[in-house]
Amino acid sequence: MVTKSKNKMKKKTAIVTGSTGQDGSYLCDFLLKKNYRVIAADRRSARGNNWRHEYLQIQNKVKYEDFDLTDINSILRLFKIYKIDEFYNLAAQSFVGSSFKVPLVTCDVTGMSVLRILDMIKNYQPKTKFYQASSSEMFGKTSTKLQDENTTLYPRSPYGVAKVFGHLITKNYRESYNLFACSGILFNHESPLRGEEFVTKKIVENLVKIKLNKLNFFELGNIYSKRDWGYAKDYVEAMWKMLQQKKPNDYVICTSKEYSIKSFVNLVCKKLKINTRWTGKGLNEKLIDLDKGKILIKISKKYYRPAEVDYLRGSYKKAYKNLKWKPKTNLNNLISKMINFELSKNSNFIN
Ligand code: NDP
Ligand code: GDR
Repeated sequence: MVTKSKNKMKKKTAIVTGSTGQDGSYLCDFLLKKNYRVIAADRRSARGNNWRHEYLQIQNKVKYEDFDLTDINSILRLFKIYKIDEFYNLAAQSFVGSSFKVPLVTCDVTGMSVLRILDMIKNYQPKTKFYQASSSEMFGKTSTKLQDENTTLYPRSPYGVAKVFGHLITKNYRESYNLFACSGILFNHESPLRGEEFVTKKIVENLVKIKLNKLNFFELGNIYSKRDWGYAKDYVEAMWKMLQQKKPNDYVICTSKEYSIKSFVNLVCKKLKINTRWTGKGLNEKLIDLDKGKILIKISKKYYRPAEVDYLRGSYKKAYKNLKWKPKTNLNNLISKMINFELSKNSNFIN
């Protein structure tokens, strides 16, 4: 009994904003396994659709708190209720495409809110360790072959610009007020729990439906941009490791391998044993099913962005040196996990 209460006292408290999203869900699960008391700070609306927490079976293990990044009082409330050891800020308007359509909301939620939280930490609990979800989108129009912590920031979307603000204000509060504040500059990371608006999930979900004869075709935008894709579950461990260091710092987290969207499609087709070929150019480019003579993918202007990030490939040298972190899952295995998840939603699949 004494040991039990001692253990209870030792539990660290972590706040996770954006807890219902892809990364938030994996991070909550990870922290629970590390014996943290996990406070899932989310918008009440998200709870109606809590499928990721249910999938990971953590919905009864975290403590939910009503929260909105745009509501300063909801942030203050957390600092009044809890003694917070670690604060992970993962919430954001995170879809680059939408940020062109709702730029003001994106800049407020994704950018300004970081300052709202940092100011609370400075004023109320300056010992709280803070993690900010920075992004490779901040590099934007880059001309370097590999991007690292010192690469020039040249964002190409309101989302990217908002993330630059969040990133730099985190650094500024660290330097000005001696806060333990870190930014993880994470390159794209995917998983079965990825939101369906993001390109990898969209491709896997739709190609599986095609394989099962539940869909005829779908549309994509620019298939020539290149991304450095990792596995979200590997990446949340890096977030935690950053906050366990002696000194706060910023780290790039990535795989150092880049693929185009078109190559990603080809890899998924290969795994699903769909025999395909690309034909045509520009908006007339198409993916054809050679066995059935059908069009599977068309290109549509609708999915193009006003400005694109053409190429991203990171270097995780610093994370490897200081955090002993490196990616564990390659793209091939990641795609298998995503395909298997989609197939398991369709138990009638026969291979
Ligand atoms: P998701 O889009 O899956 O999750 C975003 C979360 O933020 C959701 O839980 C959403 O809640 C919440 N949210 C949005 N607006 C608000 C608000 N006003 N108040 C409170 N919560 C809000 O993102 P990911 O899990 O993929 O990414 C996590 C973080 O990492 C984000 O900040 C993203 O920008 C960043 N990032 C992601 C990368 C990736 O490849 N996944 C790479 C680099 C950075 P709701 O369900 O209510 O909308
Ligand atoms: P990204 O991811 O913008 O890199 O941001 P997304 O998967 O949305 O796009 C990747 C690339 O694919 C091209 N693309 C399409 N994208 C989508 N969503 N839908 C399409 O139909 C489509 N066709 C082509 C895009 O133009 C782009 O070049 C993600 C988010 O998780 C951010 O929050 C995070 O910060 C960055 O990754 C790193």
